[in-house]
Amino acid sequence: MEKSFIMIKPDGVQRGLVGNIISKFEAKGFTLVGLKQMSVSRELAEAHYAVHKERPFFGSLVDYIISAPVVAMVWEGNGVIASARKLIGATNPLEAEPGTIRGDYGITIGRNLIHGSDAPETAASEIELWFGESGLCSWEPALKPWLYE
Ligand code: D4T
Repeated sequence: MEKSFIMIKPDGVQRGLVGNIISKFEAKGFTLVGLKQMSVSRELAEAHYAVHKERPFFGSLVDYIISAPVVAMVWEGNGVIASARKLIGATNPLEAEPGTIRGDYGITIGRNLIHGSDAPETAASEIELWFGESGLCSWEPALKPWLYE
């Protein structure tokens, strides 16, 4: 089953939006298989955003991610990677559609509330980086009427 790494960034936690954000993924029908609130080391933040290390915003991005706790999650379900990106909305919250998390709650690209994996390969490496092999709790909902026509 497909999995995506989703992280509520420090601004989402500080603003008390954790419950609202989790609700959107639950209501959509995805299954939560990993969840932890944690302080992020500089080393972990730099590893997570290593692809951006030559970009001018890298330093401030890392400083922001380590500035206060985040909520790290893994969500599971068919098509969850692409669907989560749609729920999250465009990187710049001012360009994100209303109804998306960034579209509803944000105005600044440097405080865009949430991260979601962008492809199966990055999802796998991010889940390994943040949770490791044994960090997940896989389970199957007993009642899943939303999976049927
Ligand atoms: P993440 O990776 O956080 O889910 O964001 P996106 O996938 O939507 O966008 P991204 O990788 O291009 O950017 C990563 C992260 O850097 C911040 N950022 C980005 C920034 O502060 N200034 C910028 O100009 C850009 C492009 C926001 C998200």
